[in-house]
Amino acid sequence: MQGTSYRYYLLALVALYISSQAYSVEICVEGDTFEIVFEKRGWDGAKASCESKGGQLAVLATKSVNLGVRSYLRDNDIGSQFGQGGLWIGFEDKKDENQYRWIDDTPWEYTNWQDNQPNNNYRKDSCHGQDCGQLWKYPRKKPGFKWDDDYCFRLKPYICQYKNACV
Ligand SMILES: [Ca+2]
Ligand SMILES: [Ca+2]
Repeated sequence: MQGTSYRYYLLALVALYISSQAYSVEICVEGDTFEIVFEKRGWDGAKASCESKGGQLAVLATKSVNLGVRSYLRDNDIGSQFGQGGLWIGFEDKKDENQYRWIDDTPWEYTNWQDNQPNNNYRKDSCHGQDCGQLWKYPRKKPGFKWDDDYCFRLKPYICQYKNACV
């Protein structure tokens, strides 16, 4: 009897450990590791989380890197693993409306907006509108993961980038 309860105790500890660890998937695109983290955070929290691990919120500044990450999400049906919304990436226009910037100051040149975006939709935040970048899970049934601006406070999975971390 004592052995059984001990085993249950161990099992509970293991379950607690697993649930406290964010589930993530790592892919390699052009020498950088991109970690898709299935733990929902606001944009600032996601940014801080990537930085705490020695990375940054993903900067998808070129057509080829952007396509590499998007293709993985599309081809592996990643959208089915979370609800509505999308995944945070590393651009914002918090300071100057419609002046987008990458968090590492990579020049803002290539863009891959979803149709009718960015729209800075004020509907749910009349003060700030939408200032944080995501790969949008849209259309919902077969998402293309193009870019969208969304409310920074929304909780979403996110993508971290670790430069030159893979070959
Ligand atoms: Ca905005
Ligand atoms: Ca938007």
